[in-house]
Amino acid sequence: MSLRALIFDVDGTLADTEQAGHRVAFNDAFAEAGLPWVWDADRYDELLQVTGGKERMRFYAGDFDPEFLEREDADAVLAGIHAAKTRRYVALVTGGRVPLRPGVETIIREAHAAGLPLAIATTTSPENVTALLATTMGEEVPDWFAVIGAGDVVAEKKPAPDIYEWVIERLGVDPGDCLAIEDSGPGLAAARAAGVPTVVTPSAQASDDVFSGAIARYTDLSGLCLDDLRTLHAGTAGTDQT
Ligand code: XBP
Ligand code: MG
Repeated sequence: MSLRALIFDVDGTLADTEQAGHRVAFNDAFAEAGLPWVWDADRYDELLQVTGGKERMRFYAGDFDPEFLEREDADAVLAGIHAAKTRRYVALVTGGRVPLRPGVETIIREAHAAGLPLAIATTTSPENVTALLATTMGEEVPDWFAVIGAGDVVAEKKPAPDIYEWVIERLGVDPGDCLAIEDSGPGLAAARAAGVPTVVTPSAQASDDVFSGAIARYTDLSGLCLDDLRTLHAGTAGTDQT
């Protein structure tokens, strides 16, 4: 079957958002909330194995500040910090602090021009996705995506397949007719568990992740064109991607 949709991850794939964007925003939100939590670059790299910002904060608190989780208002406080973190992240992105990775814009523009459906499957919050696409490529670009699957629309975040399944159902195509582009081990695992052939472009934070099962691995997307992706996808015909 020919390629019927391209599904992009966001963090680490479209842009190196984690250290320059999310980590800064988390630390600012912790300080604003009066919490003594500080995530340095190395700790944050480790914490990225827990996908989802709210889930990541809860995991960290369990390890380093268990008394915080015993507070009656812990859930509400975490929700408030995460909302502040998202506002801060959007401000950083719209301020131009987070550029796209090489080659990303070319592929998206080419796919849009060719009428190939585009989609997003991400763990991060929807407003972060819109801000990144609009700031880096133009206000109209979020509307080029037929489906944006983001954040809490599913119960289980990556590496669970849920977000890919959610997106594929709305695209109305078979998983094997899509191609996913991911940067991390949990992202690849999610796409594969949903049966989607996947190309990986490891982000700096994910260089030690396990990438077995990807149909191809690139340092970044520069130099690649849509026909290259179509050819890679054609090579997966009749193979089981799960
Ligand atoms: C992205 C994430 C997200 C972001 C933070 O993973 O794990 O949690 O770090 O976003 P992926 P929120 O690229 O695999 O989707 O704070 O909005 O959750
Ligand atoms: Mg990612």
